[in-house]
Amino acid sequence: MKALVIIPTYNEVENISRLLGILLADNPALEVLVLDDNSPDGTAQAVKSMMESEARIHLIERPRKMGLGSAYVTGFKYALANGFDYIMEMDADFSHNPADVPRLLAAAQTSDLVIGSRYSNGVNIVNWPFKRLLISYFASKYVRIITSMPVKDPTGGFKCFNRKVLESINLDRILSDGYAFQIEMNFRAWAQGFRIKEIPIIFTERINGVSKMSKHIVWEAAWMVWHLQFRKLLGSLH
Ligand SMILES: Nc1nc2c(ncn2[C@@H]2O[C@H](COP(=O)(O)OP(=O)(O)OP(=O)(O)O)[C@@H](O)[C@H]2O)c(=O)[nH]1
Ligand SMILES: [Mg+2]
Repeated sequence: MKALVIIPTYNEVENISRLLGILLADNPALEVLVLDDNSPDGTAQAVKSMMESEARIHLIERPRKMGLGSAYVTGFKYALANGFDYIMEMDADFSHNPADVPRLLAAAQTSDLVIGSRYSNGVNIVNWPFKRLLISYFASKYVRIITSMPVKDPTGGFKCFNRKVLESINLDRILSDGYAFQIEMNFRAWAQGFRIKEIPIIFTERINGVSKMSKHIVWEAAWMVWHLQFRKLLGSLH
């Protein structure tokens, strides 16, 4: 069973080498794909130098910063074309604990989509300003009310797809980018009847590097849930 962790990067030179080192040392069969958008800080260079002695690291470079959603779509296509059975999403900034990867993979043996959830067991977020926590928490409730999708953390970005989920989604139709991208992928999987499981994780705010969060990303998610829900009701979600 082949498993791939996809890690999109933009200016993560302070994190990426250490993260790859831990992931590969702790998981002997795991492979990783870094998707770098021409980071000015030399993230891709750091990855390339590790690739000289490690065949389990793969790298796709794009010419400019093009957003998280399209980075994942590119990574998903790579994973399907290269025969991976389990495909994971993960941030480069250590907000997602690499020690949780085996738990996600284990849960993926019996579920089609596993979501590392910040809200399945109270609120498990370390070092977020209170305002950001409130926005994220109520955004999750909002998504649930509009879509009735039974997911407590619909915007989380630490997850594992069985390849059959990605095969069944028309990846060229995914339009959203930031938080909305995570919601859209979950929604499409759920609308097709795939089994979704949330497992509790602790999310820790980045210590190194710079955030790429923006207001635009929150608004995109706010209207996308209506869009998805209407398309589902009209039977035009494909
Ligand atoms: N390839 C690519 N990666 C991106 C892009 N934007 C963000 N990323 C990466 O996606 C992951 C999540 O982005 P973050 O900046 O950590 O977003 P966030 O967690 O909402 O914000 P922070 O709280 O500041 O960490 C990180 O690994 C980023 O390097 C992009 O446009 N292209
Ligand atoms: Mg982050």
